[in-house]
Formats: sequence, structure tokens, C-alpha cells
Amino acid sequence: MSYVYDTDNIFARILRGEIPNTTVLETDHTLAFRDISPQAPDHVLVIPKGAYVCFDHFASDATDAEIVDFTRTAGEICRLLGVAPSDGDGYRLIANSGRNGVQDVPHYHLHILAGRPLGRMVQPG
Ligand code: DGP
Repeated sequence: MSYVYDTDNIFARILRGEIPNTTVLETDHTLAFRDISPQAPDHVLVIPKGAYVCFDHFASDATDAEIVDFTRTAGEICRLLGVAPSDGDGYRLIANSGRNGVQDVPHYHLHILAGRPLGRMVQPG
């Protein structure tokens, strides 16, 4: 498996500070910010700071420290938003990947969607 990372993609530019974002949480390896086109009352994007194209690229090539940091940051955001099922109404995580996954930005990102009932997981094709 090999991926070519486009260093001019929009999230790379956000990470370089060339485009503003509404940051929710930032750590050594991870940045989380509000989606510009929210599909739910809460719509946060979680991205690694490293150059990974999609989920499987991140899963295979990221360091353990990056993966742990990313996962814990995503969980922390669910708690910050008050949507963890332990004390809130829940959420959905989505990682669109490639053509069939309809991934628009080729930098791995996790969508956290919450704040309303989100319907069935996948719409009929
Ligand atoms: P995907 O289809 O999974 O690649 O989703 C890309 C998401 O990125 C989409 O929900 C809109 C969001 N997005 C695109 N450009 C920007 C931007 O400049 N700023 C922010 N905050 N979000 C963006």
C-alpha cells in the first residue's frame, strides 16, 4: 500500500495556519475544529497533525503515540460536547475514505456528529 499526500489540501493548509478554523481542542498530535458546513448542531472534525490520507493509511503508518493521542482526543471531545451516552444523547463517528466513501478532503479526518437524531447509518444507494 502506498499513498501520495497532497500537501496543498485544505486541512494541510489549516494545520499550517493559512486558513482560520474554530478550534475545539488541540494536542501535540491532533487538531479538532468545527466543520464549515455542519450537518448537525454539533459537527466537529478531528484530524491528525501528521500527513495521512485516510483511515487505513493512518492506522498502518502513524506512530502509537499519534494513534493514542488521536483516539483519546476524539473521546474527550465527545465528553466536552456533553454527548457521551453516559450523560448525553449520543453521537456518530464517520471517516469517509476514498471514492465510494465520498471523501472530499484527502487528509484523514473523523467527523463527530451530534445534537439531533441522526437517522439510519447509511441511506439507500
Ligand atoms: P469529507 O467529505 O469526509 O472529506 O468531509 C470534508 C469536510 O470538511 C466537509 O464536511 C466540509 C469540511 N470542510 C471543507 N473545507 C473546510 C474548511 O475550510 N474549514 C472547515 N472548518 N471545514 C471544512
